[in-house]
Amino acid sequence: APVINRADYRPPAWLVPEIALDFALSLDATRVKSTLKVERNAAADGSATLRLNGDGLVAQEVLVDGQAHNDWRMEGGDLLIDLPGDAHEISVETVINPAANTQLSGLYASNGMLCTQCEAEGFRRIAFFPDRPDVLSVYSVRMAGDKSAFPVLLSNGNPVAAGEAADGTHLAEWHDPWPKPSYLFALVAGDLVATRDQFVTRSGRTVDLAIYVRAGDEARTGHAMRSLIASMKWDEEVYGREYDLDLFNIVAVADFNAGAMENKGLNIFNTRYILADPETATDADYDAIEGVVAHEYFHNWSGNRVTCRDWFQLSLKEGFTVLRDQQFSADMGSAPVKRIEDVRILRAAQFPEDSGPLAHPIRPDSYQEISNFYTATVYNKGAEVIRMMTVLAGLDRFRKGTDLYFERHDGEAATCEDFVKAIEDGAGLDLAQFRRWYAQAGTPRVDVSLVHEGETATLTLRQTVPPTPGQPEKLPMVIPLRTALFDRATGKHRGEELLVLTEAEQSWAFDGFAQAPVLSINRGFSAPVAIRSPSSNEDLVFLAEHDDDPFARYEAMQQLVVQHLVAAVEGQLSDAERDAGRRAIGDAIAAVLADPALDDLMRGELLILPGESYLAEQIPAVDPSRVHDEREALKGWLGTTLGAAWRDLHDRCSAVPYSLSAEARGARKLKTLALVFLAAADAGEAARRAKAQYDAADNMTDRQGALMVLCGLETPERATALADFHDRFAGNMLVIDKWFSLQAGSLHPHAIDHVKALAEHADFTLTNPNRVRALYITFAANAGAFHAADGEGYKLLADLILQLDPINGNVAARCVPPLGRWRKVEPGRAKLMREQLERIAAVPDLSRDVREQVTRSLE
Ligand code: HT7
Ligand code: ZN
Repeated sequence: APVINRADYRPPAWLVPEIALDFALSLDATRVKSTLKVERNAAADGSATLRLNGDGLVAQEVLVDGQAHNDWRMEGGDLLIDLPGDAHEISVETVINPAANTQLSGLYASNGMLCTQCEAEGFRRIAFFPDRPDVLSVYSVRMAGDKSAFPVLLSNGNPVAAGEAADGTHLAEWHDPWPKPSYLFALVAGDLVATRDQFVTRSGRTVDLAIYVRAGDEARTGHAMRSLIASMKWDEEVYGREYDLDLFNIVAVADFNAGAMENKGLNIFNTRYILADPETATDADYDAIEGVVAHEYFHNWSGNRVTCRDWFQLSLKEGFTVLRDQQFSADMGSAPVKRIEDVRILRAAQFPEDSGPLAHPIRPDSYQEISNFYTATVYNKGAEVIRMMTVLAGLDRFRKGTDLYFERHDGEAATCEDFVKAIEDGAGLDLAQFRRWYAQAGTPRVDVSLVHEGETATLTLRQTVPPTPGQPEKLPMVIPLRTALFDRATGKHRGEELLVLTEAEQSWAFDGFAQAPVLSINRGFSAPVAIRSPSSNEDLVFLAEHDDDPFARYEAMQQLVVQHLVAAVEGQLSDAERDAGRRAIGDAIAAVLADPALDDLMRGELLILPGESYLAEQIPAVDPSRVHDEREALKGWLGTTLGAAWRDLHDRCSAVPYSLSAEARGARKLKTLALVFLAAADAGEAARRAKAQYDAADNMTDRQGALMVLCGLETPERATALADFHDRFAGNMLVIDKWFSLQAGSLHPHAIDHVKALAEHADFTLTNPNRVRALYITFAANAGAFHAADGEGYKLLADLILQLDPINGNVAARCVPPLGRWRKVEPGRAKLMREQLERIAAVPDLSRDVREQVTRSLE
């Protein structure tokens, strides 16, 4: 496949100010007639040839200015027409088969309903069109179809006409007044029911809100609706952004490649991010729904009103929108807990990406298949980069920057550079060097030394940005580090400072410390970097107890455990050192358990041990089973040593009745955490407690938590509870996904055999992405099972990729990165992982998606 380079961007030769689409709907043969008003683009190098992208389309008829036209040609999937004048009307008719569209890109069928997914390049699977985000058009859509099969007919914007025919068909016409790129087009036709509400904007306009789901699911839309209304209000208050249509529709669909899609006025969601009630959704599900509903709504400004010039600018909308949804969720609940969760995701998903073969800058320089660049780097690191601008400018000045950005670029297809310039101008910042965050891949590493002499503490910071594919040499970044120095005697600091590291090495001197101070650095995770600080256990315990920055407190706990486990995995600990390390961790955990000033949600964060993937990141040529075993051994030791405290905690939290309050949610979080530690120490007792929690559960958080623990144990309660769960929720696809992922992600020694058996289960299907993710992505993240020393886990994933690729290349490609981590693991496993990648690469007809990921992973 050709490589597309950012440097080759050229403005479109032809613009399409208006498009009319006419659909004759049917599940297996939908006729699409598109009529485009095209105009030569004065701002581009004049070309007489109009290129209309197509993917698998056959033109039935081509008209130019109303006349049949035969002088057109195909190039690959694209239709090319030489045009004599500066403005023409082009009509093309095609017929597509939504039922056969298993890729779920373009127009496809899901449970008898028709729906679209056009980002990034799905529109070209529906109609011939310049399918690039810098071609903005006003859309008029007419659709007609069988009324009994498709009673609801939706598209972007406003409904303008409706009618019925005697033959049982009906039609609807929609008009979207806001010019938009083709990736924001949407159409839905199906048998759906709506829950409705309204929102009055700050200027007094009433917006009708509707969430469309399959009959029977309406009762589970309340949380999504509340989240939508809260998002609309928040965006007005915090970013000054008001909604701009009279209608906002959401449709939930069970078969969906991603989480959701921000189509103008007609968001389409994976059911997973809409449907919730206490019996079927966990607290984490509730949070995810709130965050994704907000994210898609916020795109209305950061993505739709101001869109991307080209797909290299994806982080312009995604990084900024993730930051906005993170800020929103922080405001809706506990800000410190939200920050910790966001950093945990970044470290688990983005840090490994940044240190592996698929590393790329948040604004990539080249791609073969853009779907492969919807990554944690573009999304989550992109958000961190903009968050650093808020740290440098302060929130008020940052808001001046975003106001200027929206004002300058409203209605345009903009670049990341446009965004940075607007923040620079609006917030009054100099971001010249800061721009390197957009260009350089790799997680910067900051080595810290703190030297105390006389009354002066001298802090020296050295930064290195590791080499990444195509970028062997790096320049120093701008790294804003919120920092405090604690006085050991008082347990207090004298005020936080923002140290901005811009050179490869810089020092700062702090006077007036009779004793060496304790350093708290990168507070709030102000920069997405890896800090290497040789802190003693004593200092980390001090910070875990005294730091007034909640993130820094969490970080000290993590660091305490990371230092211990890394040394243990590397075989550097004597028995005495192992004992001392464990005791330090045990004491810190006991202090957290006993601290009356902590709320339970935050207490839970402080008690969660660093994950295996984050630990493995710290160790070159790691043996993943050693990480797994050492971490489990520590859990077991903590389970035994603090056994009474875990039992008390489980009893205390089990007495708290269900509600969505922070207190009750905190209790549920701790309840299962206590079980997790107890299970590592005494399987029999944990199984009894877990079974009791399962049986008493009146909500999914407790039930899933108990089943998760049981799934990891070799105990008779395991099979009973799994069978009960399956029977109880049979037919509820989202809950059956949980049933698959609990088994695929379990600590059970035979988890790999369970995955093989589940792949043959009647409920398993390769055509539903949620089900594939529940089984295989969960399995690939389960280091204990996936990294089986004989390579069985690698083979299982490679088999899946090859089976899935012809069905859904997009989802298949998302399963490749776990195999691409081969350079990071010990040579025996590295060879086995490589062999599976080579086996995939040898298959001739791979999708462009999988081909690109496998090739990059082998380089
Ligand atoms: N902007 C949306 C991206 C998306 C997507 C990308 C590739 C393949 C399928 C997809 N569905 C949605 C989602 C978002 O970031 O809001
Ligand atoms: Zn997004």
